[in-house]
Amino acid sequence: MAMNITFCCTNTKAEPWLEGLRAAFPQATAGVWKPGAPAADYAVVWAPPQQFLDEQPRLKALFNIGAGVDALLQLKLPPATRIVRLDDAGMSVQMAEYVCHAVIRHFREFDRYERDVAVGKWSFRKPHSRADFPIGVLGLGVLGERVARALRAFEFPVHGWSRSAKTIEGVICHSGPEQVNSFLGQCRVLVNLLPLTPETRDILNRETLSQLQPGGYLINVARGAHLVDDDLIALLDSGHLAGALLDVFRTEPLPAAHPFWQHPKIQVTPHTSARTLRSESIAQIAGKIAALGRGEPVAGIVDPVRGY
Ligand code: NDP
Ligand code: OXD
Repeated sequence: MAMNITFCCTNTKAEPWLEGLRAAFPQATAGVWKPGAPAADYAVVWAPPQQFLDEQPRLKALFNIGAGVDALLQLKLPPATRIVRLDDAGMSVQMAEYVCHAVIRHFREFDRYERDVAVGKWSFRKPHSRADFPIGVLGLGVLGERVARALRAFEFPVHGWSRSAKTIEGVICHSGPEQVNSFLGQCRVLVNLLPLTPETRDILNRETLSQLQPGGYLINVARGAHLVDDDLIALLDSGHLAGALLDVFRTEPLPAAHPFWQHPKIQVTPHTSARTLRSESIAQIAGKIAALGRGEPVAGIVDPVRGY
């Protein structure tokens, strides 16, 4: 019987994805899921409803068209189904661009130059020393490692923190809960690239962010629920933190009345630091479906117990 691929992605135009999947598997049936649809072999999903999972108990694999699986793991999943995340697929270079741009903008004070230039002022600022701008990357996975390496290319001192111990050339690696405080204390800029799990929820709070060096700067590109919003505002208002760039929020879109919009030390972007790229993602998913069909292992399998 022909392979059946079902597509169930909220807020995503289905047809270009289906065209790509049909081109990769001309013998397969690929269609948008509807309640009551026949059981499929593989699913391509983003934020599916529980009904979808309840009605698709025989999936061989569920492909999430993002790197983060926190929302998916809130649902009751078919126990035998492998969950496969996007494994880079063009995201890590975007994340490296976004974070390096943010760090350099802050380090070189381009925001202040923009304000001066807007009023016709020709001014110079004394260059900062890179040694005074150690950067910490929380999470050294697919995206965090790429970001840490990219920051090293600009010769910043870079620290990283992960669950298991790592070795990354030029990056001072820390691991486990016992090393988190010494890691934070050695950083001035903090970049969050952790997955959202019960262990990491609310990890960016008054206690942790207070440990950053004075004049600290936060870049949150992972999930809004990592950050305790009021604690960030308190530390910015007290002057301990100099600023923050936030791409992700507890509620998205960020509600119009949220204080982050207007805070003078906060810049927001609309969850855009690393977008899912359709053709790269289809190629990756198609390659993995083919590999699974041959009985071969694939990268990016999620461990539901670990939560990422
Ligand atoms: P990975 O799963 O590849 O990496 C996660 C990293 O976090 C690993 O290094 C892991 O450690 C570490 N980690 C997990 N739990 C803990 C913990 N309790 N303590 C210490 N370290 C921990 O994820 P990605 O790099 O691909 O993505 C990270 C997150 O970025 C995603 O989960 C998603 O939420 C977010 N994201 C945001 C996007 C955006 O546009 N804003 C786009 C894409 C992703 P170890 O290596 O030891 O396992
Ligand atoms: C993702 C995201 O997890 O877009 O891929 O946030």
